[in-house]
Amino acid sequence: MRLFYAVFPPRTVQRALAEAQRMLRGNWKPVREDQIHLTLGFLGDVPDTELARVRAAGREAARASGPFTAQVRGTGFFPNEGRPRVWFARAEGDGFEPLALALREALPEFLEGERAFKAHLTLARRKGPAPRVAPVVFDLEFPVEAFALVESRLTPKGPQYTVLDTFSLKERDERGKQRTAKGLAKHPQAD
Ligand code: 2AM
Repeated sequence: MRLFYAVFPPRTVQRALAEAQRMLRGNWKPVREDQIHLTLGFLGDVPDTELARVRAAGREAARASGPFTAQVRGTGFFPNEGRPRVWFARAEGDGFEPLALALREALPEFLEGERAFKAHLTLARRKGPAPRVAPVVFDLEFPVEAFALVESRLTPKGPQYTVLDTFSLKERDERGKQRTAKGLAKHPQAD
């Protein structure tokens, strides 16, 4: 199965980003609004027998991280502006890079050798001759409280995404608190 880890921004942010797609002319294929996401790691084809490990790696990376705020301000092109193939919105946020790194370290056979991590949300892919898109300035912010393990099935109508698992970035704090509470109960302080 073709898998990737991704952060899906809230619907309001997806909507604001999709608004900008109206500027596209020519052979740009916009990403479907509800599929707009930020890839933390693209695993490619993963044998079913490895799925449990991939889920566990997601859980571990989430546990070692905490929630953070993401900002989206501007747009850019991959691989470069001269011959763009992808038009994206640039994302910033303290937690993206550590998460991408933790996943890469946990699953080097799938994620190492991947292109360098650049936090972005793809807005459109160029399928043929098409003019460049003028820069767009966004003023968007959203809380990143979870990420997903997603299966992508390629169909003639475009990719179909299925979320296989969601990993909460908030659990670390809660677990920490529970542990502390239990620890205190077991070892009450003597008066
Ligand atoms: P992109 O948006 O920059 O194209 C699912 O295909 C997600 O995985 C996409 O967001 C895509 O990033 C990312 N991805 C990374 N490497 C990929 C690859 N070699 N083939 C397809 N998608 C890749």
